[in-house]
Amino acid sequence: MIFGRKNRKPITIPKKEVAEWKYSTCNYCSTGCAIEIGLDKEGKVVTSRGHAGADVNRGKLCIKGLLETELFESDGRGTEPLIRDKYHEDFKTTSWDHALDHTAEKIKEIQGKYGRDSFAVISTGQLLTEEFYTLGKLVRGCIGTNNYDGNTTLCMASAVSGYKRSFGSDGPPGCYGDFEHTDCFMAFGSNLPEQHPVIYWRLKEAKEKRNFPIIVVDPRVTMFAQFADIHLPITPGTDCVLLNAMMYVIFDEGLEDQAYLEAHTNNLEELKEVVAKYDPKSAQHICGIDEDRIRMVARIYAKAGAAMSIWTMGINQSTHGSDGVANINNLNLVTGNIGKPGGTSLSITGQCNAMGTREWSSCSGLPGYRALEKPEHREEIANYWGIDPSFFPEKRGLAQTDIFPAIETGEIKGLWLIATNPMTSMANTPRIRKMMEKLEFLVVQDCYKDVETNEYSHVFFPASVWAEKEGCHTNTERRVSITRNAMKPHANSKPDFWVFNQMAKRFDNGKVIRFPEKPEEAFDEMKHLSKGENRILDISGMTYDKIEAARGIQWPFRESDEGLKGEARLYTDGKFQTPNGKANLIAVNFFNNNEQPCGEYPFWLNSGRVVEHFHTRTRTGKIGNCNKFSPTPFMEMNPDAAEELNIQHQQYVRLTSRRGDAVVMVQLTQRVPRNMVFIPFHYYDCVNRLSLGLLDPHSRQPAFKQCSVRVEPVDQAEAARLNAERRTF
Ligand SMILES: Nc1nc2c(c(=O)[nH]1)N[C@H]1C(S)=C(S)[C@@H](COP(=O)(O)OP(=O)(O)OC[C@H]3O[C@@H](n4cnc5c(=O)[nH]c(N)nc54)[C@H](O)[C@@H]3O)O[C@H]1N2
Ligand SMILES: Nc1nc2c(c(=O)[nH]1)N[C@H]1C(S)=C(S)[C@@H](COP(=O)(O)OP(=O)(O)OC[C@H]3O[C@@H](n4cnc5c(=O)[nH]c(N)nc54)[C@H](O)[C@@H]3O)O[C@H]1N2
Ligand code: SF4
Ligand SMILES: [Mo]
Repeated sequence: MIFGRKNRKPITIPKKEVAEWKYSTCNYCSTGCAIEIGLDKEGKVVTSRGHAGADVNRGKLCIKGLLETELFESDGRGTEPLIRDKYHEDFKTTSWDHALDHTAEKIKEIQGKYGRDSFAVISTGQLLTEEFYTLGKLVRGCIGTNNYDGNTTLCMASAVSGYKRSFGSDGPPGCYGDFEHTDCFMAFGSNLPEQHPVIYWRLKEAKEKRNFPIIVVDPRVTMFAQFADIHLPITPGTDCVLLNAMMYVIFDEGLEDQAYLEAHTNNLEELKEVVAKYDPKSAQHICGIDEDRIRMVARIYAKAGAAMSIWTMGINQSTHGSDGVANINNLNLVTGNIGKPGGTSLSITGQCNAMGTREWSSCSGLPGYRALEKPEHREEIANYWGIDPSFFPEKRGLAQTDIFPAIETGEIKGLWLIATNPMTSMANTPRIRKMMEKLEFLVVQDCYKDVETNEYSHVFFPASVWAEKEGCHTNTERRVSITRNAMKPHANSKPDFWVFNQMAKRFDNGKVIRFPEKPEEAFDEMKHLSKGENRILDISGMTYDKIEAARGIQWPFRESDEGLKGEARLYTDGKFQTPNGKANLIAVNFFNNNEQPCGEYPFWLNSGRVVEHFHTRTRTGKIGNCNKFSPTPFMEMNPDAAEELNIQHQQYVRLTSRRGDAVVMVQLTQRVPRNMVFIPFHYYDCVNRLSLGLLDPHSRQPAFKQCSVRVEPVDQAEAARLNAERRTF
């Protein structure tokens, strides 16, 4: 027998003949990683890599970014426009001209019959910024419906609302570079290692150098909680109580930054009055964190030279979402931690271009953080576009989560969905299904024709994906990055930009407003609209070439700015976008309106994500090396709770809530407490058949993470059969 390596064949890496590298930005999460796509002489993708020179990811990518180039040829892509009279009939293939003409006619017919706002448009956080700006022109300027919003209401609405209430404007004030300066890092309802793996890697690198404490607030022992120095397993929906109790300790022990508070904030007395009601002794019984821990964490935070907080969906997706954000901002204002290196209130954004839509889509207002409610803003945009300001409504219309109930009541008759899949992503999908069935006309515009919501459409527009298009994204830290066009659109799919331009031609105002042919010309318009004194969202110094050369530029970056670096932080001078320039402290009273576990439904139902999948799996479900890790809908369950119900690992169970039921496979794990189950929301006909989704009163964002269910055994053979029949992609 021969031992040793002598006779083994060395591993050879096939030589990939890259003729050209195309610069791009990842189209999944909001981290904003730069990806280079390697093409051969024929323009075929042969490889890809994280860009080593990009400050965001410094060569790294997570599993989704690494495999993203497989999307171009993935199954289920839309190839031709499709049309039918009734949603349960078969589709017929049609031409773009006919699909667009027919859709424009139907929009006009519905608006003519029931009023302009009876046709709604729901967009996304996943288009390019130039596409968002163009869609805004089309919807606000040509179609003229006020019921126009995005899936970002499911995602970032609470962050936007909280930022506006505290600082007078949206816009995350910090950046990833803050990790290198902070002395204390606190994360609320965010599982960074799985949901923003490359941001987490940046944090870990920084901690390895300077070892500051990481505190994670999450009811589950997530991967992030396992890596943290302190984990606070909070009772769902009670973060505001913890924050109030922390501020109680800070004021009680005189740890606040009095000078900062006096110079830069409003409403200190009101805040103190409310916070005084949240003694850690009583707060501990509501939020589930013992009083000593609360005091300890408050002291660490307040005494740190610089302390920062981040948060994601554990805060935003709750009935106290906007208040939770405002309260995190309060904590940072009280301790003087805004606008300084390592001291900030940084909302970690969700989708790749959730920021771009907030900035430029006109969804809840007008381009460039302008408001419909301000006559001077309506005038400015109308004049620039060349239309009459009276065409714009004087206040925003329905939010995405109010548009669906308005279908139920008959107020809305037609809907255009762009890059969003509510049949899987909305709470209480049994109810959403009825709404879809009720629509007189539904258009679905998606890269995939097998997206679940397409089951109910009358027209399907096949969209091009990612680097089949060209344009910009803005990431979590306000960094504008570019995706260069690397591939021809798949089959007869078209870039969303093209679709919006063509649709505009079919409306009267579309002949008045200029709709440029090239994305960069749309970018030039945005640059123009971003200029102005006291405008923080200023991108006037950027060009596509500069963005690529810098591997992304943060805004503000003004025309007069030299070099290639924008501003790393906002509010460094303590001046905010409020009428008197001071930040608002917002006193937050806790209210408890969540559906609580009870005798009949004894478990909290929590939901979220896993690293290998993105949202409703239209993309990652088709990429073998992502999907193989979790192809089956599953649920995390505590082993002690399972034992009581005689449930074993990898058995199927039935979950029932007051809304519906779902069958999932059990994964026994100590990650969840005894009275909670957690389900990744990526699967069709799964967690959102059960969820309630009560709305935040300020942001209208649903509380996806708090409702109650019961767990029951099911016939295993029957469940396995049902699961085999389920769409697997
Ligand atoms: N792999 C992957 N990455 C993604 C995405 C994806 O689909 N897949 N989606 C992107 C998008 S759009 C988004 S919005 C982000 C979301 O990113 P995250 O918010 O980090 O992800 P989630 O898993 O939804 O929720 C985070 C945590 O909130 C906790 N939580 C639940 N209730 C509470 C509570 O009451 N208080 C607190 N403090 N925590 C609570 C949950 O236990 C969960 O661990 O991820 C982005 N990145
Ligand atoms: N229970 C529960 N539900 C949740 C959440 C949760 O944590 N728990 N999270 C919520 C959050 S934070 C979010 S962001 C939403 C996400 O919910 P959705 O936005 O509904 O889910 P996605 O799967 O991202 O849908 C995006 C669609 O856009 C398509 N697409 C991708 N790129 C393009 C493009 O360039 N052009 C066009 N036209 N289409 C494109 C994709 O194929 C996909 O079908 O889900 C929400 N739902
Ligand atoms: S961390 Fe986010 S942006 Fe970076 S590669 Fe992964 S999914 Fe893409
Ligand atoms: Mo999101």
